[in-house]
Amino acid sequence: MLKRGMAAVAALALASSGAAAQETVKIGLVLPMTGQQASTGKQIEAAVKLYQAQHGNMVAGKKIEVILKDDTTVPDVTKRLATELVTNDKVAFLAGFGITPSAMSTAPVATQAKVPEIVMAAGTSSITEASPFIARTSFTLAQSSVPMAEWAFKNGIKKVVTLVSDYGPGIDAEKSFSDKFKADGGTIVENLRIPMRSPDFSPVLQKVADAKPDALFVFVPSGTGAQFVKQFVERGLDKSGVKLIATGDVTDDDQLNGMGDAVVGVINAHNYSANHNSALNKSFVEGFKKANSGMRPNFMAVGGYDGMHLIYEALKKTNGDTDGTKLMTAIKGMAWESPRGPISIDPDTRDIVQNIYIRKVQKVDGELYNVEFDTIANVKDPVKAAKK
Ligand code: VNL
Repeated sequence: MLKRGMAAVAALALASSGAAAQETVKIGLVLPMTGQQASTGKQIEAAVKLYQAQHGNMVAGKKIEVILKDDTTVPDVTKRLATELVTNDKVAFLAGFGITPSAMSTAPVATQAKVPEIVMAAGTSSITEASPFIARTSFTLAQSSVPMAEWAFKNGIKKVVTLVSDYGPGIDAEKSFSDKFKADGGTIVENLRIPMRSPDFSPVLQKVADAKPDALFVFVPSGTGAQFVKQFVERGLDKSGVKLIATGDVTDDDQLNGMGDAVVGVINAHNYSANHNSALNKSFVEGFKKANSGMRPNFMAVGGYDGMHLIYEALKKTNGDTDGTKLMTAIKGMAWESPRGPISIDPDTRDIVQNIYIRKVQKVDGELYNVEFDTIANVKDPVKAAKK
């Protein structure tokens, strides 16, 4: 079995090196189009389509073809689809990856085939260390959690309970928030975790009510925030004096407008708001809504849009050469303006460097938005920065 696997891997490497001669460059886009994280797949697919509608499908004289596959939010399926895309379709890029386990399961495929894996959604810090062929256009949880902790302590919050989804990004959010908050002088009363799949928040929310902290810090993945807020309100916690603070995954633009007045005033930290004030973002949001019956783009959409930009620009730099090693060299250090603000790919870690904004949920023209009021510029992933 192992030997067979190795032979397949050798075949993969050969197959992908021949791709440079072809006139079509294929991108294998693997996303959760169904299952628990389907909203992330929908957002990224729409963003990829918008990017191509705006920028065409010819780059460096080659036609760009996107092949979309639904991994159903199951990591083993992601890996199988990625392997098929590399072996059968001879894709030059793998892209997408809605959740950390999916990005991780594909890392060996990228390494062995020498095909760049562009992570457009998942946010666990260690993902970029799983393969030298991974680059990320999304975010890491530490990027938003550390500034959130700093803001909280500076603004009179002294005792916090944390509540996170019990897997990679949640554990990163919990640790990076707690370490920073304690270093600044704050107290972490309790670290609570809930299962990532089909979470029920009632038992942990009871513990929060009993602990009576100044604030509750929360991370749940995109698509889960509304359910959390509903249970937070049902337990009366919105009126208990416990402030809600969060990563922007919770006050996700995809769901925010339906969360109701209970979230007005919630302070959170993140990389993107549909309300971000720039000319580029205004046209991005407008174009996105127009093409998707009014759907508001969220931070996942921006990760997808920028991932496409990264792919197009890398191909321009290599003059259409799809050699994976050359593409990775082209990707390292790339910098551009995103709808979220200025971003770049750290040449050492292949991870994204971006502004993190402190935001407050407010009503703007009758709709709920994360309104940015403070900016921490050019934030590198704090977890990797601490290792150096
Ligand atoms: C992840 C991180 C997924 C943050 C998310 O939503 C998110 C992940 C689907 O790394 O799995 O908001």
